[in-house]
This record gives sequence, structure tokens and C-alpha cells, in this order.
Amino acid sequence: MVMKRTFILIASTFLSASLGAASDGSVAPPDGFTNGFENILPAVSINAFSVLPTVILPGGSATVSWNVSNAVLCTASGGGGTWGGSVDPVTGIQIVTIDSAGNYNLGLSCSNATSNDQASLAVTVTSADSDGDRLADAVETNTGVYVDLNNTGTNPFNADTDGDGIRDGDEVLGTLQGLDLPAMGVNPLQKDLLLEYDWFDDSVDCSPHSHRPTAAIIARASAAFTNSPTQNPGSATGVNLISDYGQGGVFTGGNLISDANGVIDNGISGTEYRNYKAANFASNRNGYFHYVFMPHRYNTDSTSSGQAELPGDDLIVSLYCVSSERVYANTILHEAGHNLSLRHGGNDNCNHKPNYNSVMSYKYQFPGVDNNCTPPANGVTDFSIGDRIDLDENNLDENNGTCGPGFPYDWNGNNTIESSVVTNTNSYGDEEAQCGDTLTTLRDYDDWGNLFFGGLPSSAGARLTPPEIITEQPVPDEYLEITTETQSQQ
Ligand SMILES: [Ca+2]
Ligand SMILES: [Ca+2]
Ligand SMILES: [Ca+2]
Ligand SMILES: [Ca+2]
Ligand SMILES: [Zn+2]
Ligand SMILES: [Zn+2]
Repeated sequence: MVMKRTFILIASTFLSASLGAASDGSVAPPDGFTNGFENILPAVSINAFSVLPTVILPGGSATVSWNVSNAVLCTASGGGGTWGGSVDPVTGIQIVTIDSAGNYNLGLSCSNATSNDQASLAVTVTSADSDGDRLADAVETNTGVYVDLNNTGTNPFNADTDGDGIRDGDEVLGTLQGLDLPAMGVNPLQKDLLLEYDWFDDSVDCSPHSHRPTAAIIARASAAFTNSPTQNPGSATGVNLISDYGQGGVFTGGNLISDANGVIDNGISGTEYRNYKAANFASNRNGYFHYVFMPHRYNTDSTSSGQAELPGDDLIVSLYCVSSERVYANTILHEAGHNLSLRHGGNDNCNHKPNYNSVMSYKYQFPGVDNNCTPPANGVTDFSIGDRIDLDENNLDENNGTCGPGFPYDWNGNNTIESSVVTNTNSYGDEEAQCGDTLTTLRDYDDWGNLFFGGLPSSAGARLTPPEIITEQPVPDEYLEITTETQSQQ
């Protein structure tokens, strides 16, 4: 109202000063002016008006946005809904929430002192959500390509189209508990794995150091997931690893925890872990994020590199005096792999298999996997794709190594490549219990094709199955690099 009155005052002054009155008493307008003030202002014009999505569930929301020229006021209305958000007369964005099913017209009316413009759009509120994932059947177009909220590409009859344990509606809209998953980069058509990391800084056993994962460690772990051949309903392969180690933006969950002695008493099952998680892990992340705790050690004097639920969402990476990026990244993959139901032999507990080319195997956890068909490792952070040949330890053809003809390997170490030898290729303490015997047929496993994302509890904490707790091997001395130097912190 203030603007309008001010304008009229200026216009009146202008007119009386510049224009003479005609003999009939009317005022002759100059070019571009008609009689009176009607067209003195440029006309209001609604250039764009859109609503997304155009089909919502009862109680759901749609975003109405517009672009308007020359208006001083715009009002969006309709749907019997509650409206909120910006009412800027040029570029407005408002959210409308509508409770009752029906077909509605949402209107936009914009005006200035001398003109106005209107537009309207139809919105349907329907309870047709066959899979109950908070996305209406009409927007779940099942194309495998996400376009927008009207065309999500997801399956209307599958609440978790990409099988990552996160429901389509949560991935597209964010969760009902206010976790903004879209802002974090989730994709409803690609598997996402979300990890929050909290850590200790300490100077136990070695010079002062931080257990916070560095950007390089995170990048290395992320690359392994991203570059994997894991199939998705969309065109992308690989798993999208989303890490919150307190790097900023929407990722402020990861944080340093002050602890008296750098040790998590009783590990993952203890009250200290539970209490730290309760105090440092936002409750609305339950059911979505895995919680990675990075202490110096657990169980006071344990030399174990970590602990994890199988399947589940809790894990510990405890690498006391290690500083290697590779060992950190590999161990993050290893413990996360347990959360995703991988075992030390892939789908069995038989450890140290030279032909199970995965950081899940203790043969490869610290040195990384072998990428050139020789069982000594090549430092690669990866799970297995299951392409190595079976090894029958009662009848090994050394001409075939782990990859087949052309890749010989001297299993019994006698400097001769033989076509049939009997040798134990994975001797270790628990071998008989975990492999069934000392001489067995060892098999690779396709980790990437079999990740199980069902270990996340519900947001209320309910679990599909009670998890096993897997406790890891000690870190060999050769990997304990921190002595007198300070671990780089980032
Ligand atoms: Ca649905
Ligand atoms: Ca769906
Ligand atoms: Ca999903
Ligand atoms: Ca996803
Ligand atoms: Zn430490
Ligand atoms: Zn393990």
C-alpha cells in the first residue's frame, strides 16, 4: 500500500506539471499513456507457473513456483491446503500441503496498481500408492531414469526400487523425520551406502594422532564402491558411498569425541559405544546411516583392527598406531562389508583363501587385493567380483594359478610348475573349524553382486535378524607406522 500511494502522488505531480487541460476538462495523455493511469505501469505478466509433483498423496506436499514480471504482489492459493514459503512477487516458491483426496486447481494471482494476471494448474491428491513408499503410483514411472518429482523412474510396486534398504519416498522426498537425503546425494535408482564417522584423538601407545578419516581415505573407499560392477535399476553401476566425517555442508554429523583413554570398553556391544552413539548420532539417522566408530582400541588392550555387526549398521575401525590410507580404507570397506553380510570367505567363514580376491579376506585386508592374477597383493582397495577359479587343494594345477591357463603359480614352492600337487594354500589357526578341513576346495565369491542392504534396522530400531558380532584379527606390526611422527590430520 505504501508503494502504491507513493506512486500515485508522483504520477499526479508529473501529470499536472507536464500536461495542460483540454477544453473539455479531460487530460490528453502523452504517447504510451491512455486516459487516466491504467497503462502507466508495465502490465503484469506471469511468465512461468509450475507445480511439482502434480500428483501427491493425502497429507503430501507440492512445490509451487513462478516467475512474474512487473507485479508488486502475488498470491498462490487453492487446494484447501496449508501454504508456506516465499511469496516474492518475481520468483516465488511456495509449498502447499493438502490433506484430502481430490482434484484441485492451484491458482496464482499477481498484480500491480494498474493490472493483474492469473494462472492455474491442476493437482491431484490420491491415495493410490501401491507399494506404500510415499510416492504416488502416477509419478513412479518405472523407467529407471529419474527426471523430476512427477517422473521418478522408480517402480510403483517396489518400495525400494534400487534395493539399498532405503525406501523410494525417503530417497526422493527426504524422510518424515527430517533427514534431507536428496541434499546428501542419494539416488532412488542407485544403491547408496551412508556412513557417519566419529573418532578419537589420542596419544596412547604412539605419538599424538587423530583417528578421523582423512579426505584421501574417504576418496579411496568411495572410489572402490563407485567403480564396482554392482548393478542398479538405473544406468549407473556401483554403489554411491556417502560419508559424513564432519566435512561441512549437510555433513556435520561426524565429530571428534573426547575420551579419557582412547578405548571403547567392551567394543560394539558395550554401553560406552551405545552411550557415545546416543549422544553423537542424530536419532533421525537410525535406519539410514551406518555408525562408524574410530577409537584407538576397543576392549582396553585388544589389538583387533575392528568389529562389526553382520548384518547391521554398527562398526568399529580401531587401528591404534596405523596411519596408512590404504589400511584405513581397506578396513572401512572390511567392516562395512560385514554390515552388508560379507564374511571372511565371502559367503563362508573360510579365511585367507588366495583366490578370494577381497579385502574381506585377512590375506588381503591390509595389503589390498591382487589385480594381476598373482596371489601376492597389489595394494588395491576392493571387494571380489568372483572371477577367480576354484582351488582344489588335493589336486592343484599350478599352470592355472588363480586365474586359469597362462597364469601359473607355484603353490608348493618347489620352483617347479606341476599339473597336480596337494598343498594347503590358506593355512591358519582356525582353518579346520572355519573351512571344514585343511585340504578343501576353495572358492571365490562375487561380493559386489551380493551385497545385502537389509541389515539396517527400521527407524524405530527393529532388526530383520539379530546380528552376529564379528571381531577382527590384530594389525600386524609392519602396519603400525606411527612411532614418533605425528599422523597427518585433515
Ligand atoms: Ca509408491
Ligand atoms: Ca516404489
Ligand atoms: Ca532405495
Ligand atoms: Ca538409492
Ligand atoms: Zn589412537
Ligand atoms: Zn572381518
